[in-house]
Amino acid sequence: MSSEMTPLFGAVPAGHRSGFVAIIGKPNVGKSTLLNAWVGLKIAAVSPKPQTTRNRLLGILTQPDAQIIFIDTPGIHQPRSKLGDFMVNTALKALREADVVLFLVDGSEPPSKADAAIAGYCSEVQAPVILVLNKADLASRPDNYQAYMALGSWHSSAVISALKGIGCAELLQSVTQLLPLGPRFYPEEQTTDQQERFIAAELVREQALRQLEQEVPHSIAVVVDEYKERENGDIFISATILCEKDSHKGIIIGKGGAKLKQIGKQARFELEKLVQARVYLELWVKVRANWREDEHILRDLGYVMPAEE
Ligand SMILES: Nc1nc2c(ncn2[C@@H]2O[C@H](COP(=O)(O)OP(=O)(O)OP(=O)(O)O)[C@@H](O)[C@H]2O)c(=O)[nH]1
Ligand SMILES: [Mg+2]
Repeated sequence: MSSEMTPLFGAVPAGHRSGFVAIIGKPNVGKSTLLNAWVGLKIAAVSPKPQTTRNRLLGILTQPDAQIIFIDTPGIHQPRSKLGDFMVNTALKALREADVVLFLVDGSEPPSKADAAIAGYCSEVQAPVILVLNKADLASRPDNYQAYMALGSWHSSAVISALKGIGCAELLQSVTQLLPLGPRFYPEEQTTDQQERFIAAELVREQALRQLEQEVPHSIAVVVDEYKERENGDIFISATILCEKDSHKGIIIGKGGAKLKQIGKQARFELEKLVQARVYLELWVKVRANWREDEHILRDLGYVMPAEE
């Protein structure tokens, strides 16, 4: 990415650094939590369920002497659908394009086969790779650290808690020092490359992930059909939750609409914090059988690699 993109926003002091930092790892290790913590805003969906993130998303942190552009990526896993293929390819592409790679692992657990496989991908890139053991706030076995270190040869390592903010500032400093010298890529006030409507869809999906169980949450997608700012500053959003089966639709709506209402209420709460305005959120539920294998629907949802477009 750094080689393809020319920095645009010049006039910065000598010694200014700017570049892309990919956050890579298996699902559920805390990649999106870390990006949100560094940017200081909830722009990426976070949930206790694996495979929350599906797209690449940039979080942009502008400081007087550096612009650090974090790339949040889907967790690398063994894909079982076309959607899964897209997610893994998206993560691997970010890994290849970054100036610095953070290989994030859950330090409270020993390495799994998935961690070993990702360590293998990391060994193929030119960029410096920092091994980051997250979830340091949880109890862990002392030999986990050595076991992760042994998975590859790392530029350096860090132990952090993205949730509690432990070690994050120190890690940010070391990451910044590894970025190339150069002016900013984005205006200083910009915090992400995504539109508000994408984040709105993600925050609705986040609540669905948090509030639904078993296979239902992973079989949904969210489309924002309308996103309007009214004259008084209020935001009106109409969104559709797609699911794969009639039975899932019933579960998402819940008894007397209770579940859907709860998803909407929590999503609206998160959105209002982000946009700093009153939000009206209207939610619909539709069945689209087998959409995770349907190229047309995947394309409409933005789940296709740019090269395939
Ligand atoms: N205890 C603890 N939990 C954390 C920490 N960081 C993240 N979590 C939790 O781990 C879960 C997964 O966090 P995410 O940020 O969604 O993880 P992810 O790596 O982006 O997951 P995918 O998008 O599915 O690949 C959530 O429940 C977070 O609250 C941490 O430092 N400590
Ligand atoms: Mg994520």
